[in-house]
Amino acid sequence: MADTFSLQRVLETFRSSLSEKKEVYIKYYIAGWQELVAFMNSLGNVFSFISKDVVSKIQILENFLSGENGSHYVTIQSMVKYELENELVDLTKRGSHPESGCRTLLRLHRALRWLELFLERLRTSTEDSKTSVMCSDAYNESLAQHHPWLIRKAVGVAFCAIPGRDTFFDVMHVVALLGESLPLIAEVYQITEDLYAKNNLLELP
Ligand code: 1PW
Repeated sequence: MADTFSLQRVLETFRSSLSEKKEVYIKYYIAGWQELVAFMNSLGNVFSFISKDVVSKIQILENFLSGENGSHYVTIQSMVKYELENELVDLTKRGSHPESGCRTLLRLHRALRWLELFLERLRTSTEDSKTSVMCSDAYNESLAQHHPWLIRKAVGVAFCAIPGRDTFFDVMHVVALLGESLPLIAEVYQITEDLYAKNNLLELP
């Protein structure tokens, strides 16, 4: 089970991802996801297929960031502008740019909403609430709508194996951190959501 510091680091990296102008630095956004992956891995093997997909998405974005056009990938805002202006995004069906930065980040963005909803449920839960139920309720309300049946099934199985609420609270001391993390994660999420909505990118294939 992950320790308190990893949730602390998630909080810190997402905090670093916001610039003064409220742009989102991709470097820290993916660093935040790396922390979440470490956390998922500590929950056991059943989460490895979930974390594998996240890891490969992080890798795609890292490659853009360290590649020759890396300067365009500093923030989500600059990435969206650059990829759209240079027609590097498959807008309606998969074609010559199946792994654009925009569509890759959109997958992580949708997953971030799931995390936000789950943490919010955890924060407001009572002693007899079940983490597996909170997890799947949050999932059904968000990410599930974008997943085919087979993935939904597999994700459901993983959720059954999630540690109980007591473990979350006792081992991670999340209560205090949750109040701080949530508005921050929600803000990063909302900025990305508005940007994608403005550019009609929310349904990228
Ligand atoms: C306990 C804290 C963990 C928070 C992380 C939550 C991450 C949930 C990601 C679910 C991934 C399920 C398996 C992968 C499915 C992909 O098909 C899907 N990827 C995502 C991130 O939704 C869509 O990507 P694709 O197939 O369009 O490249």
